[in-house]
Amino acid sequence: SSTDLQDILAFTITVARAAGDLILQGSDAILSSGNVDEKKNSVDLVTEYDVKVEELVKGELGKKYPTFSFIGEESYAAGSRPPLTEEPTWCVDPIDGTTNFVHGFPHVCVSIGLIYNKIPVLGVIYNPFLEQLYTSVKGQGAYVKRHRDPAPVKLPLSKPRPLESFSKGLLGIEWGSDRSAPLIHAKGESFKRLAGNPNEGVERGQMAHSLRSLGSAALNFAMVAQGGLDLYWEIGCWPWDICAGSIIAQEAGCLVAGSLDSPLDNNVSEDVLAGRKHIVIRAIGDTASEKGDRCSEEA
Ligand code: LIP
Repeated sequence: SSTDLQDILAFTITVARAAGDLILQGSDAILSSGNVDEKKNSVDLVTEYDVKVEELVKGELGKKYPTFSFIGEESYAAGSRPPLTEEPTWCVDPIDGTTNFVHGFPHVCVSIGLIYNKIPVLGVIYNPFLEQLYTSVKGQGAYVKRHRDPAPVKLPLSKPRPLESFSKGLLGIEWGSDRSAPLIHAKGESFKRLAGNPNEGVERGQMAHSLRSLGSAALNFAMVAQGGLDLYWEIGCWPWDICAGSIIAQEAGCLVAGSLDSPLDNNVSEDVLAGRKHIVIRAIGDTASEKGDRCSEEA
């Protein structure tokens, strides 16, 4: 019930804050030791703190809710891959933005989502460096609490900008860790098209104001929910990258499209889009009818 979810949210926030403290400690340790490991290639990074933070989060959530399942980035990497059922299931990225974490770039968060009946129902994203706490429970809106806020503030923070398309928008795009030539070529072409080039005949007013790569999928969703980004697009997310963010963005009135089945079966997604409804529909473009079926409901 919604009361249960509010209780779960309160507890999840305390766990996210404890995880945030450990991330801050870990940042000091990693920046001085430089102990970083590589996963599938030299840009896919992991540290001992990714594992430590996940152990903390998994341990605390497991003590309080022993019957809930758990899907987490590091547990998954270590071979713990429970099938998704109708039962409550946590979906956790202990450090989203690991590349930022090892470089000391302060866009780093813990992302904790809860899935019930195969649908994300609760999300908490906490960036301890900038003290930004994003929260949402299905059907009850999305909120941010920053250090200057005495109480959580409802999202979005700004009135949605009256954009008709990408022009004049601020768009979140990511580089990801798959740097294979075809993918980078395709992304590069899209980046060029979105950013425009006046020397190649793009008319004034048709270009996006700019492109941003925050380096954390969860914080891109949070920024779309807040209204700071008009669109977030990425190819190659995992369920833990998008679970909490997708409910926060939807509850802030955004549309999330493209990969919602991903959190449900542990597969990496082909692409994910989040933003104001008409901008997402515009982004989907010619394939709207095909992908429209896969769009989430608008909150
Ligand atoms: C990362 C994302 C980032 C994305 C990478 C990766 P990690 O998660 O949040 O935005 O581009 O593909 O998934 O590895 O820092 O938890």
